[in-house]
Amino acid sequence: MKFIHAGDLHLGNPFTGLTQVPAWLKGTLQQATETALQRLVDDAIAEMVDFVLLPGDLFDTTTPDTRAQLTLRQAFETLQSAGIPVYLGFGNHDFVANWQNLPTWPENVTVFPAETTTVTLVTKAQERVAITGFSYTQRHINDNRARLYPVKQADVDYHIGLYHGALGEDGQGDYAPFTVSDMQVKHYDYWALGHIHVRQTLQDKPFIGYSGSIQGLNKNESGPKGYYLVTSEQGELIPTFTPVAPVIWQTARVRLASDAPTAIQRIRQTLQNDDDFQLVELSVTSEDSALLSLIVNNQLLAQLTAASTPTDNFFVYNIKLVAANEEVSLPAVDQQYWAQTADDVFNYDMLQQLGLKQVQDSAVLQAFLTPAMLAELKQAVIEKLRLTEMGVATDED
Ligand SMILES: [Mn+2]
Repeated sequence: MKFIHAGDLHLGNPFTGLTQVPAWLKGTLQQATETALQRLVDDAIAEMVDFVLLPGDLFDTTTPDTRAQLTLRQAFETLQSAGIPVYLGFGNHDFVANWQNLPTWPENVTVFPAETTTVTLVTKAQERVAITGFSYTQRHINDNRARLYPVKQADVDYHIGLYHGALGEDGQGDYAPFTVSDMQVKHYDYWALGHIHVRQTLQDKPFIGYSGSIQGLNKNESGPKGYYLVTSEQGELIPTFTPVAPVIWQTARVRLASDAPTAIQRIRQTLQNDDDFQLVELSVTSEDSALLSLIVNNQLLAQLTAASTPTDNFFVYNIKLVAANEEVSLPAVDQQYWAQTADDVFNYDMLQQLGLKQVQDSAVLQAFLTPAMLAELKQAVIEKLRLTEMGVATDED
């Protein structure tokens, strides 16, 4: 027996955390989740899998646009023409508030209802398989739903649990909180989990775990992303990670010691690769004061973006300055004094010094003053002080 376990497709997701994307890259990013799904469908047919399991968050929202719906429908139709059934439950992102509003899917698709439900199928090799699952009908489920799952049926070869949720105590989480032991006592052969976007194994054998999102949606979902191809080996169901994400969030480090044109050439050579497209956050180490100044003022990033071309298979969305020794020390500033006055430092004057002087509208400026932004600014100030210590001029004018 062979099947696919793919959590969190998030069709229709707009990539977040990218501010300056060149026009040539927009299409690639917009299509990334769709491309990942198409690759999964191609693989399913090439591998002649017995079925596909989708444990929730197929759509990014509960009101997916026509394009996202059409993408999923076409994927299901392609699988149907290859004789591959699909079993799915909706999650917290695409919960079903009104079942009448759901598109009609091809006949090969089984949608688990709100109630915990078990279906059975017979594979090409005549193995009997039971699959138990449910769908979200609201954004949050505070109850433990795993406890409602039946124990393994006596009349099947394999019993699989489809579950969208997160570990937690009953009544204390928003995503059908469960414990591993709640699942262990059911004696299933495999638990296909959805919700957590990073691959995570809660138990090796029998497998209980998350396959993660099939396409990284932001910088926190870095590295190759894909699905689990699960095969039966001597009665056990063994998952194998299979990458399909066409766009990979990545971090890279580079040491630079030259003028900007040479540095840009060096960065571009370093990041050129034969793999899938990479969105890169670049950590730079440098002792060159002119170059450091360009980085702090975001000019190197602007020049790098300008040098990017549609044939590139990478894009640098951020450049971070990293001290050569990893530690950012502040020899000129007393640490205690810094801690006491840090909050006072974040005023409009400091924001202006940090390059926000173009922002005249106070409402826009207020929008920047989020805790995350302040933390970032604090880091920028530390860098600025360090550079001042090194004798680097950071002001543009
Ligand atoms: Mn999700």
